[in-house]
Amino acid sequence: MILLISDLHLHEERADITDAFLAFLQQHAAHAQALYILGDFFEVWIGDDAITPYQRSIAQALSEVAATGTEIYLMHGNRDFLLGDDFCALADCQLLKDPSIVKLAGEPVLLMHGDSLCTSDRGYIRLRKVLRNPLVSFVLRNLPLRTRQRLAGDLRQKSKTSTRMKASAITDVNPTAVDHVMAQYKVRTLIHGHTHRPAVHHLPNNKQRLVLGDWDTQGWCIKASRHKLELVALPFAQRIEAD
Ligand code: LP5
Repeated sequence: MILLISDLHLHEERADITDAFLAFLQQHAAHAQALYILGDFFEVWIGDDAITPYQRSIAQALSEVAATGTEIYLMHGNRDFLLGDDFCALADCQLLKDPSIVKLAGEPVLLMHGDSLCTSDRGYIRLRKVLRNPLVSFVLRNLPLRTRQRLAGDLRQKSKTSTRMKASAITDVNPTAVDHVMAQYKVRTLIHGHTHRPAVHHLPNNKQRLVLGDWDTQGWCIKASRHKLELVALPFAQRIEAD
């Protein structure tokens, strides 16, 4: 079995998500052939040199699962595209290009984070173009830590304000961009995250688009067995708060 997850937005202040993820690793991922993480694994990533003890503990948990024989692949998302080789070495995982084709359930499947398909969101596409420019990425990585923290905080804040004002259709994937990329890579199936709209969309010509949900009040994963892809909701265990 192969597992796919996305948009956990792991953050020290979300102990519920962290606990659910650690349980998922033990109960599911440690018995899987491979685990694919399709971006926005962390709430925000400002460079491998700024790794916190919390993030290091997540890397350690991944490397323990890798030691059981599970291959772990990590794709960048729009919030953690600065994640690099040092983290991957700690976590014993491999960076996966966006997009990538992987054989799942007996067929080639296109894996993406999904943000690049939101082409109707002009403001975001402009921001993405700037941030993903290799020269800009290099400069950002080399800014003083404090400046990076401030910039990332500002960007998150601006993003929250601006997404609240965007129409729902704007922040979803653009159907033409989906058609185009599926035709370009000659696939019948596309899996992505980013939009936080978990669903299985049946498209014309026997094509399908599976969307992973974000982890917030519950988790989501796709289970790929020999012949089938299944989108599964993962309820979080009840936490009993101490008095
Ligand atoms: O993330 P989410 O789901 O809330 O919203 C996204 C889009 N927003 C983003 C921004 C991220 O949330 C924050 C990025 C943090 C990166 C950290 C590393 C880089 C920091 C540098 C320090 C090293 O991706 C949001 C989409 C939404 O998905 C749905 O698709 O709408 O896009 C926006 O909100 C963008 C706004 O429309 C435009 C914001 C203008 C900000 C201009 C500042 C330019 C500064 C350039 C900095 C070099």
